[in-house]
Amino acid sequence: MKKFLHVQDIGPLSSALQEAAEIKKDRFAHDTLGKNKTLLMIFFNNSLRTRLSTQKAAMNLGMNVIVLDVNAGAWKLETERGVIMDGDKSEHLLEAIPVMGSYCDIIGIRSFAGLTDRSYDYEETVFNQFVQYSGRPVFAMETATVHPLQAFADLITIEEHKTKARPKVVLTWAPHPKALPQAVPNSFAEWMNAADVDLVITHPEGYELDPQFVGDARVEYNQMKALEGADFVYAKNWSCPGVTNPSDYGKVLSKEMSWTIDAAHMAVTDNGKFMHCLPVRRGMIVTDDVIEAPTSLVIPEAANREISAQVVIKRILETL
Ligand code: AN0
Ligand code: CP
Repeated sequence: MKKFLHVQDIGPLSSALQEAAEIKKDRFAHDTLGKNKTLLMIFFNNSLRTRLSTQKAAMNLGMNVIVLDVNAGAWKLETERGVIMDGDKSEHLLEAIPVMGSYCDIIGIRSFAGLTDRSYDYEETVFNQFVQYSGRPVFAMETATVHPLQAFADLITIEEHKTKARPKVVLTWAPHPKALPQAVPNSFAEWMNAADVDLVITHPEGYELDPQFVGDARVEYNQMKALEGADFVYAKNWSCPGVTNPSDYGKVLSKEMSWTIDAAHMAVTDNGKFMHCLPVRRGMIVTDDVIEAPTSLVIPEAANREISAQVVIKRILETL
């Protein structure tokens, strides 16, 4: 695997899930596979889970790990071509990328959407520059439009907790004070479409996700109706994807607090399990009682980030 961005990059999900289960049983079974190999994790944005779980996964495989926080100590990077660099940016990404590639064997990259230029974000400009110029396999640790390590961990979690062959999974928008990317709901929808689940997506009008991610999912604008009989409730805020109205791209169109997941929402589900990728804002996305209930999966879900990362890094190591 030379790049990891979309669900197709990992191949058949059944074998990826089987590998995840094996790694979970013995996460040190391949602890020499990464000997003398270096993972470089590059963060343009904050992280708790991705940073810790991905580093841990690489260490389980015997790798060396370097972490670079671009905005904390590195030179400010210019990303556009053809500009006269007379401002505060000291270095161009097009030099920085091959330099970084020269110090490592695999690159993980976190670079969120700017949420101002839809084409720049949805063409995955930054990620693709790393693929093109680093000379290394590159995997997404949340890029402009996708967060596949999260979606893979979510799928592992659903596999572990499902009580029906084909569970009903509801992806629901919930309110948040700031504009957030669409990467998490995009990847969640993409991976659930590829898995054997009944996927329903619910959000206020104007928050339609890009059709390439919605796939075959049912979109239901009435949140309570969508949640009826749900086995899994996957809450997430996202800003306007700009599908119906491109000029609204990246905007907060609603802070409707009736969409916050509380006990009344969970009551219409089929003893539904609550999921969220974290970090989560209590009182906005979900109430304390729902996230603290035994039916909340947020902690095992986060723990599975180590497993999803380990499957991905292992597969990349095997093709070096
Ligand atoms: C980010 C997002 O919504 O994409 C990261 C989630 C994993 N969340 C925040 O910035 C709060
Ligand atoms: N879920 C997730 O990716 O969390 P971090 O932003 O803390 O890495």
